[in-house]
Amino acid sequence: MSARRSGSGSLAAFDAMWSDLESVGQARSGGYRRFAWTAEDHTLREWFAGECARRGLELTTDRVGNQWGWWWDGPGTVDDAVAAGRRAVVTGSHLDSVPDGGAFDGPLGVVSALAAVDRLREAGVRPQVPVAVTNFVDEEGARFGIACAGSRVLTGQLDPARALALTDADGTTYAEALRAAGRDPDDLGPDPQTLARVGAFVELHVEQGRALVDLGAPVAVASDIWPHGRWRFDFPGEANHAGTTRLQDRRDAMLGYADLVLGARHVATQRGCVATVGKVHVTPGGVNAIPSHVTGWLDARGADEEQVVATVAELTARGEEMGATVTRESWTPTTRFDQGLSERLRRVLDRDAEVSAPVLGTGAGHDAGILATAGVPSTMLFVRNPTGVSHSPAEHAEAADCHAGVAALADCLRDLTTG
Ligand code: HGY
Ligand code: MN
Ligand code: MN
Ligand code: MN
Repeated sequence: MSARRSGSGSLAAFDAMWSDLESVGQARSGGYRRFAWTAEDHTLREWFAGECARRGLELTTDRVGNQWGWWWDGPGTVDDAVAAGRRAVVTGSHLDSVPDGGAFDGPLGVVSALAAVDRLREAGVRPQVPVAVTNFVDEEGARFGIACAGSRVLTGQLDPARALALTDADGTTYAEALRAAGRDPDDLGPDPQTLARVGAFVELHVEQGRALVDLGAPVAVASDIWPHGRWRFDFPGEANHAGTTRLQDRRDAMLGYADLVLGARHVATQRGCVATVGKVHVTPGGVNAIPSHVTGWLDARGADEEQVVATVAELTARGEEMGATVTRESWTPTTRFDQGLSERLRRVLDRDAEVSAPVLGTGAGHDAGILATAGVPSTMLFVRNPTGVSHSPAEHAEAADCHAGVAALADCLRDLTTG
C-alpha cells in the first residue's frame, strides 16, 4: 500500500502512521524483521508511546511489557470507571513480526485502532466506558519460540519462570533481553489488575488467506481459531567426516529430520490437517560434517482438534523410532470467539453494507484468542488481503480496504461504548 495521503483526519492519520512504520526493521527483500526486545522493537514501542501521547491517551505498560493507551473523558480515573462497572473496550494487536514477515500482520491492527480513536473523536463520540489501544509484545514468538508470549504471560497462560529461561538463536535468555531493554525480569508475571479493566477485546487483523477476495467483501468477523501448537524434535547423531565415513558406520541426525518433514506433509494430508517444519537447527552445521544433532520445530494445526492431536501423535511415534526426543513447546486448543460479540459486530458492519460481512474461522493464532481463553469477551475483524499470503513480504492489503477496516472498527467501538 503506498502511504498516499487520502481522506480526512483519521484516514490521513492512518496513512501517516503507516508511512512512519514502513521502514522500521525492513530488509532488502521488502520483508520485516521486528523481533521482541530488539532495537527494532524499541523503535516501535517508542513510536506507539508517541502516538498515544499525540492523542492524550494515558500510556501504561503492564508487568509483561504490553503497552496500553487509555482514553477516558468520563468522571474520575479509568480504575474509577472500572470500579463503577464500566470495564473498557480494548482494541489493538502486535508490532513484532516473523523473520522476513509482511507489513500488515500485527501493525494493521495497532494503526487501525489508533485511527479508529481519531475517527470517533472526529464524529464527536463520547464513549461511556474507557477505550484502550494495545500493543502486545512478542506475539509471533519469532525470537524465543513461544507465540503470543505477551498475552499468555499477562493472562497466566505462560509461566514467567519458563519465559525468562527461553533462549534465542544466540543463547540470549528472555531475562537478559528484558534487562537489555531496560525492564526488570523480576517484574515479569501475570497482571490481573490490568486484565480486570478489560470488558471486551476486538482485534483487527489482515486476513491470512483469500476468503475475503473470493467472497468479494473488504471486512469479515471472526468465529474461531483452529487448534494449533509447536513441537520440538531433537534428533541425535554422531559427528564424523562426510567423505571418509562408510555409510553403514554413519549416525546421520539429518535422516530423522528429513523423515519428519516428509512425514508431516504425508500424515497431515491423510488427516485433513496442516503441518510444516519451518525451523531447523543443525549441529555442527558444516557441509562436510555428518550432523551430530538436528532440531526441527513442527507447527501443526487443523479445524478438527482430534485429527491434529492424532497427527502429532503419529509424527511423535515416527520421530521416537528415529531416536528423537519430542517436546511440546506450545498448544492452543480450539478457541471460539464470543459469539454474541461477533454477532453484534456483524450487525454493525451490515448496517451500511450491500454484502453481509462474512464470518470466518482462522488457522492463525492471535492475542485475541489468548484473551478469549482467559475469559475476556473477544473477537476479531479481518481485512481483505488480495494475495492471501502472510508471514511473507507478499502479504498485502489495499489502502481502500485498510480505510474500510478503520471505519468498520470505529463503528464497532462506537456501538460497544455507546450502544
Ligand atoms: O503463528 C501464528 O498463527 C501467529 O501468526 N502467531
Ligand atoms: Mn497497494
Ligand atoms: Mn503472524
Ligand atoms: Mn498477527
